[in-house]
Amino acid sequence: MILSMRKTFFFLLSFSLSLSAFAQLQMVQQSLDNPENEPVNVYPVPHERQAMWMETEFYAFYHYGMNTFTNKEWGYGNEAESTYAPTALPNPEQWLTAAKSAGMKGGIAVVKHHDGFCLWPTETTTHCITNAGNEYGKNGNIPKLFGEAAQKLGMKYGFYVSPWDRNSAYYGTDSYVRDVFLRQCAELAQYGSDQFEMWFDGANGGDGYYGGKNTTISVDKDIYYDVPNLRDSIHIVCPNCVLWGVGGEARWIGNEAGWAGQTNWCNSGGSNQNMYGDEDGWKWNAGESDAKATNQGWFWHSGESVLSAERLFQMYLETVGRNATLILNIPPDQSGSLPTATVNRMAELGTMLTNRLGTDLALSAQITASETRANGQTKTYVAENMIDGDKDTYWAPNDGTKSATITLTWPTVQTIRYVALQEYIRKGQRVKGFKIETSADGGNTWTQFSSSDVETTTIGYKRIIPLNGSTSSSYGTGYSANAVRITISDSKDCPLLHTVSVY
Ligand code: FUL
Repeated sequence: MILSMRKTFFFLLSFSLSLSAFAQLQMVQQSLDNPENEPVNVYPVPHERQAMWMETEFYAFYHYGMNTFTNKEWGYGNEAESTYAPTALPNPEQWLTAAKSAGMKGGIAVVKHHDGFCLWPTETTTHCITNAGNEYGKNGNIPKLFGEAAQKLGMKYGFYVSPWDRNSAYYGTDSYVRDVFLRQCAELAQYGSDQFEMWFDGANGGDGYYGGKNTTISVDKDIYYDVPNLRDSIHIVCPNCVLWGVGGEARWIGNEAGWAGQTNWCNSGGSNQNMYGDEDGWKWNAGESDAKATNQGWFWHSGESVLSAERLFQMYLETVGRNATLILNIPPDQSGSLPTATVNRMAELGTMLTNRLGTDLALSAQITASETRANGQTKTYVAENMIDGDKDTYWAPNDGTKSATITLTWPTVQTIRYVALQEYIRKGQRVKGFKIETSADGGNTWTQFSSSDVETTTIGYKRIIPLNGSTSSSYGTGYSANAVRITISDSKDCPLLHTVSVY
């Protein structure tokens, strides 16, 4: 109301003014409407829950359940409940402690896989831990123990619940969706309103037990699971929970090998999806990379081994370092805990990440930018915002400026190996091209880091560039420099960076 009165006021006033005075009035009106002088959004932009989800960056996946005891990856759905019989009480606190030691910020526990066996006492089926083969199984309510452990350890948590249910006699009917699947999701939402992600796998339909029918059932996953209803219902209880996959709020990165495209947009909706996103996509749908830390399946199998810390570090660079989140699978064994080798490897990975990416040299640099937009009433857009450790502040040039340089200098020569850049994605993913140069003489002569192996196109939430061009042998001896220059060569509108880090 007040706004429209104000608009009318300006409109009437403008009749009695010259054109140039009118233009000035418009400027005043614009700054009243935008007191913080904020840059315009470049759409699509993420919902706040999607932005918070990207900040989780690196988290664990725990495939554990009936398959752990049958040596399978996809149970048929006819397994006797008594087969699920852990040799000790499952220990999600141990699972999450190991993830934390690796530098992960959370975890997702599989609580129902395609075999339909539920790792919590549910009213929707008898195929659940209530009928497990021993007391450890019956008493190990996984979502409850997992949620409590995550809260205790200060980690984010969520659950994987398979929409496809090879056990249910109702699968393929409306009743399955209404009385089984949606109710299971509602039950799980009750295990913590602060869940950050629910994982809805895309595998859907096919052969199965289906209550003894032993048949094949096909569904159209985009229609059958009543996703809009599912999404709205979950968000009422868990407002910050991103619904992955079938839920449509985050996308599968398209491989299970732990890598994203170097050019990777958070947008989708057009032709180019999965590893790369779609520059012109209409919808915010950032990528999550699901990968195994072990050399066999998603579930634990006897004789498996854990990948080397060096290989896992490479995965980290090729996912978190390429604008995707990494969900790394570490499967608990039949004791309901992670094997010692996994626990040790996670600690080793954590140490490696701290040693290589834990000390940010940018924090002690002097930083300047070729252009800075004017301050708002309380907000500034100065270059220092990129090294203040605050994810809510950012550097910005003027609207319409699509290229700019940012320079960091140090009084003494540093040994550097990586440059990490982060856009302020709440206003859209914008940068389309950039280059990185180093100087060992304070900026008199510059050496461009070779881009023959590395595409320096998009940034997004985070991009980590190994200066030797290799993600598989990226540590090396490093480069001596007392200045780094980042040149943004193209952007959808003015580029907005909230962090520049140098390691
Ligand atoms: C796939 C499933 O079919 C696998 O069993 C596993 O859960 C993986 C993470 O997603 O689509």
